[in-house]
Amino acid sequence: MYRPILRQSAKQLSCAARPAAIRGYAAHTTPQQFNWEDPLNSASLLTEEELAISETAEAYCQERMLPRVLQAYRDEHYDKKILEEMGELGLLGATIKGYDCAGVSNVASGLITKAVERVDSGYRSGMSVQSSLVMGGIDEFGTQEQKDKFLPKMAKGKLLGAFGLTEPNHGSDPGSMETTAKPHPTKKGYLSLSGAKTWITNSPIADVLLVWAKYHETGKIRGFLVERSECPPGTLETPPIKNKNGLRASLTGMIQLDECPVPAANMFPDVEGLRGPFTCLNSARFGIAWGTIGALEDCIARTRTYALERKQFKGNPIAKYQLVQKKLADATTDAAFGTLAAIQVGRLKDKGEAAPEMISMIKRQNCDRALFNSRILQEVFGGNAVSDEYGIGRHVANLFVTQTYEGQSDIHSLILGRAITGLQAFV
Ligand code: TGC
Ligand code: FAD
Repeated sequence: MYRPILRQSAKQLSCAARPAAIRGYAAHTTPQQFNWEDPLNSASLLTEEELAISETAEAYCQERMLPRVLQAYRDEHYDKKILEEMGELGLLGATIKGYDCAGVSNVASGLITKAVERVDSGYRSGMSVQSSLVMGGIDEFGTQEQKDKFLPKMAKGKLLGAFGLTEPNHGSDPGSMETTAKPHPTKKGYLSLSGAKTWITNSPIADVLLVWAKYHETGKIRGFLVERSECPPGTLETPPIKNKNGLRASLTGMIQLDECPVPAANMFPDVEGLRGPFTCLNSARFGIAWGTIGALEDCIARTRTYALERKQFKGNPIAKYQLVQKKLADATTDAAFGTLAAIQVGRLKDKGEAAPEMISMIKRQNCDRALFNSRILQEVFGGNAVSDEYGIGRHVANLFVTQTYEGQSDIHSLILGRAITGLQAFV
């Protein structure tokens, strides 16, 4: 249902607002010609539908998101209308089939993510939680009733989600979580959830919170859909975490549960243990691998423009100096390699052939290279790097967070090391 809308809206939005990367695809008349915006011609690996979806997403993000991000970042404000707008375009839960979702390929979904993060990682964060972590979890593990109840409204951005795994004392090691689900002492057919989650994207505004807790009967981790509107006063609090020095255009908070009654029907029926949250994370980590390359590409484009305009020593543009050119060459190479790797893993994911370690590899690599290169490119702006008007400092601060959440980079190194050697690192 949404496929035509995705294409149609691409045409409706003006070409002038399309980012240079997309214009570059159309300008490809001679394949041999080098295009700094797509150096390895990754566009040639995409289907027509994926290109159309990418155009729709890029046009929306550049026209509607970009103009509000600077003020939102300064004010530490997240405009939740963004998710409704994305819902209207069919960009939420885009890989899910049915339930008013677009049912597109993983590569198409990656391209959407890249377009959003080209503007800001915080906006991508809000979308990732909605699409991959909560809608993805319900689609994969929910009952038919849960899917029918939540997915269509979430696809429209009318119902907002949050994903509660991390706890104050257990971040990299969620298997040791302390949040529990026990039979409710007075309400028949209900469980009582108690515990605290922290650093939770969207939690202060979420309508439905997917909380992972240890189930009394087995001591194993299970997933629970906590509906804010159904929680009696004092049983659910979601205070925001303010004064962040990164990801300021995204809302982050805690989830505090104090004997919160949750219907047993809101528990995921079958999945037990960390396989539940990590399956959701596989999709979200895959999205971050794409998104961070979008942020890096924006840093490259901004730096190139600045270096061509800024003149030092006998009126030369600083882009003429080889040290500046090397910074751009390094960053552009990493962005191009990162895109190709993400496409390959996306194609394997579509066929059900992507191992979680492949996703760890591209999440770690693309986050690390985006952070490293953006920090280096920031130097090209000299003193102006310190002004938020130039945008690059915002990406650098955001990219530190992307390297930290959904498994900090060193944790993904250990996941890879374990897979390479066969030796358990987390004991
Ligand atoms: P381990 O023994 O490795 O595994 C336990 C069980 O889980 C299964 N599993 C997976 N299943 C599917 N996909 C994966 N990627 C999986 N990884 C593990 C595994 O097969 C096993 O299943 P079973 O059936 O045998 O029980 O568990 P461990 O405790 O040794 O895990 C260690 C480690 C490091 C791998 C893990 O804890 C880890 O990845 N830590 C990082 C934590 C993390 O990523 N947190 C993310 C929080 S959510 C978030 O950050 C959202 S930010 C959103 C935004 O704003 O964008
Ligand atoms: P720790 O686990 O304390 O790690 C600290 C350092 O120690 C890291 O460098 C880590 O690599 C290192 N370390 C830990 N163990 C080992 C080891 N065995 N070997 C070597 N090094 C090790 N979580 C959610 O559940 N939902 C969300 O929506 C969400 N959104 C977030 C939004 C933001 C803005 C941020 C900052 C975080 C968010 N998180 C969320 C939490 C995030 O996933 C965690 O911060 C992350 O998993 C790291 O956990 P931690 O902060 O407890 O760090």
